[in-house]
Amino acid sequence: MDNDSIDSLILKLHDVDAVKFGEYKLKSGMMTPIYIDLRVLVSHPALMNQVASLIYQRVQEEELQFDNVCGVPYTALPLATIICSRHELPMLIRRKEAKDYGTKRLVEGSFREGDTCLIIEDTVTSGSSILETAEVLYKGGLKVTDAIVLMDREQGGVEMLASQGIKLHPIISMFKLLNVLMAAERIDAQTAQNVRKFILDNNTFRAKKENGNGVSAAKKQCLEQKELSYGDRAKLPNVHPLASKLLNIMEEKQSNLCVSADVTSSEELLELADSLGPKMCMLKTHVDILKDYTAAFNQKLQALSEKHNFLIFEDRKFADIGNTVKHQYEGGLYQISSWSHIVNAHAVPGPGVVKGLSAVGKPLGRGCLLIGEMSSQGSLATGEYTKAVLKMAEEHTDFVIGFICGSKISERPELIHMTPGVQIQAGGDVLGQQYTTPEDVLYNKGSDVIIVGRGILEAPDRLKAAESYRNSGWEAYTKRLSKIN
Ligand code: S5P
Repeated sequence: MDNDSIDSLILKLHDVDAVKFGEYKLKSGMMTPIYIDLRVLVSHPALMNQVASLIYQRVQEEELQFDNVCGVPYTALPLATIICSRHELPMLIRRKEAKDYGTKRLVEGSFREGDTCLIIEDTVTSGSSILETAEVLYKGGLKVTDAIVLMDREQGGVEMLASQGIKLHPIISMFKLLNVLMAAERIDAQTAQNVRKFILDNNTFRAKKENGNGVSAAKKQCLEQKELSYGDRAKLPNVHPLASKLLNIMEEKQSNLCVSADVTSSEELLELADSLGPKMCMLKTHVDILKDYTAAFNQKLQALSEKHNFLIFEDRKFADIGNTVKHQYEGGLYQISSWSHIVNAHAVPGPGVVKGLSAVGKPLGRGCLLIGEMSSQGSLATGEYTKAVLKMAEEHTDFVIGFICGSKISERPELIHMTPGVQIQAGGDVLGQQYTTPEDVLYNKGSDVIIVGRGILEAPDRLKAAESYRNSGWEAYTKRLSKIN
């Protein structure tokens, strides 16, 4: 589905007041800073047609198989009608109340027992309206495997329905909506931030699970708007598997240290990886500065990453069109995708760079960091640019697992922030590198991982230096957790 048509739809929905900001009460009684009211759509036929087309496009993209279509009453009913009429699909109508005369049917229309019915809905918060409709359809002998929703408030509906065997396919997500409205200057950053916080703090699925099963300490923290530990973040429902792996390593090894192994000999690099392996969660390479690279080298590196349980991050900083980066990532001398768990990219070329890398890396379970800010003096990656990077990352969380940045730029706990330019002593080098301390990065700036190169490489005892960075990094992080919690 193309991004431009979604962006333009979001702006039109805002134009007709289908998206409102303020203080509103939801059906559940909960107060919300954003209200989505798609009932107004019926007064805007062109918009109605556009929405119906996008829903149908999604049906095709997902190659959904079904025998009938049912819109959740009432708002999605006319949408289902347009789609079914246009594409000649058999429709069913779910009655809200059974008639007290005649057939007493709850589902109107003809179907056979065992038919599969696709559900269409306008907005999802918890998913309960879709489930209610599905239950009526089940009683009639129908199956429900998929549902399409125009607007997902990202408050647990996808997870709740998945737990009931229904796959929900959202067209617009809340985070996407906020990003588009902010980029178009319809709302300011503060409003977007308030809504994001509200959404993250009010996940109905998490809340329900906890009430039912007894509240785990981690989930309780989340509900109470407290910061999560690395280990708790690793368990979040939306976390990328590779991010989850890294967060678990960090928790297990009590290390948020990434060693930047900027050396020019393979042997020295392998020696570093073996000796510092137990201290770090990740090893960062610049494979193109090695004077003696061989395929055997990276096999040895992979073996060390398994031996010491750290991830490999090739700091390649891809920055070309999608088609080129695809080749650069997969092929050439280094075949980076075959051995590096994580790579990074500049957002300058636009989303194509992520799509190109993702085409290669996603099937391999790899992840990517977008460069939101740089540590070097005079860096142009600031302000609006950084915001655009954030938006790009939040729209590609199936492959992007976090950022290279100076401080925390995203409120989403499943994304990981990694900061280079770290030494025990703040300062810099003659070529514009600027250093700040582990305490500043982790405690004040809210980043998650410190990337340290020369602070360790130039120390008289590298192992001792790595241990000291690991210690100060972990101390600053635990201090931050206890400050917030
Ligand atoms: O903004 C950045 C981004 C990166 S990835 N600033 C950086 O310094 N880096 C990398 O981090 C840089 O390429 C180098 O490999 C490492 C910092 O090394 P140090 O020796 O200055 O700690």
